[in-house]
Amino acid sequence: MRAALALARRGLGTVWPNPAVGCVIVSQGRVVGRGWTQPGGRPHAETEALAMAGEAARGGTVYVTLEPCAHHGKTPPCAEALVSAGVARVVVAVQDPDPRVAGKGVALLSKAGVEVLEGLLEDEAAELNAGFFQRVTIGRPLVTLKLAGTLDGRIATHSGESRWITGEAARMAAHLLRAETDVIMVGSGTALYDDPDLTCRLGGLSERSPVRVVVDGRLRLPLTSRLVASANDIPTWVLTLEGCDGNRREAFMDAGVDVVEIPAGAEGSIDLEAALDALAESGVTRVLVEGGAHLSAALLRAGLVDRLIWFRSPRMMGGDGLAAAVAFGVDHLAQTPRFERIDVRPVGDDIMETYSRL
Ligand code: AOF
Ligand code: ZN
Repeated sequence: MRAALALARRGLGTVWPNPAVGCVIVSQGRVVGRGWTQPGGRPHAETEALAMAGEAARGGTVYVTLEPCAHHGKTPPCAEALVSAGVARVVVAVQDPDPRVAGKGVALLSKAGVEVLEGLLEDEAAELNAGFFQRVTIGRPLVTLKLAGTLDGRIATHSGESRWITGEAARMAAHLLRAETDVIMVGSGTALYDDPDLTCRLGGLSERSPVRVVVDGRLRLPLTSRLVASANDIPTWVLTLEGCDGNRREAFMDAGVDVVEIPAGAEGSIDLEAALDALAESGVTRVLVEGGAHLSAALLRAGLVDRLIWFRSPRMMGGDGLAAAVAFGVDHLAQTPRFERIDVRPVGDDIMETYSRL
């Protein structure tokens, strides 16, 4: 199952709106088939593994990270394909929350006389597809806020220098995060001041650049920015307030940018919950937020940050450095957004800490 989870991970960022699934088929002590969900979500992992195994699947054991599907999509259900292939046993990590499946895949297998075991490495499998699970259950993608800063939590000097606080290994790890997400999101301030590319620039993974989303209530993003200039090559969406300037909207669309209008929230700025709902409706399961301090604070205050990844560089900057988020207006500890640490690892000279919302 660990091998199947490693295969599943390969699909993250490319398979949305579908989950990233991995499948390993073992027969007579040997691996005879391996598969993972293909870009765009099809073929499914089981189809790939069965195709590789061929006749060798008969009598074998299948390890699959998500319950095999039971619905007729573009192809017949995976659960049926497994039965037809004559496998003896299917070991499932976690149930598929998609109402078209949700237990029906396991039921179909059991009814056909295939032995089914459920729950092996369930937590790991659920975490891997937390984005898909959230899209299906609450209609919202998984939001991961990525930040890089000093030991005292500063992300730039007061003069605006931030390149580079963390070392090369940490920056490569951050690019890998981009490869594994469906959408990378920034606020308009960051888009204006940094003029970022927001692409994945890891060797061999440049095809894995996610959709770039700018939260820009007033359409401040310059038409001359790198993001707009490359919008015909890499999908770029601007989320703006309803009733935006029609001419400006037109100019963005002509440049290949998709402009999506979102209602205003209580404070007159974009309602971030509505923005995330709109992304989920487009099939997005995973959003990586890379700043800036205004968007980060707004998401944190609204309780919309599901995972927080903090790259911590071993240096101090002092109180004149810029904080990761602008003021929350918190008076008491009881009001602070809380997280639990789920992973910590050294990356070069820095430390990568991963937190989950409590
Ligand atoms: C599997 N193996 O590798 C994946 C599954 O639109 P369709 O027909 O491709 O179906 C999408 C649904 O299939 C998705 O919502 C989820 O329930 C399941 N995804 N199932 O057996 C896979 N990716
Ligand atoms: Zn399937």
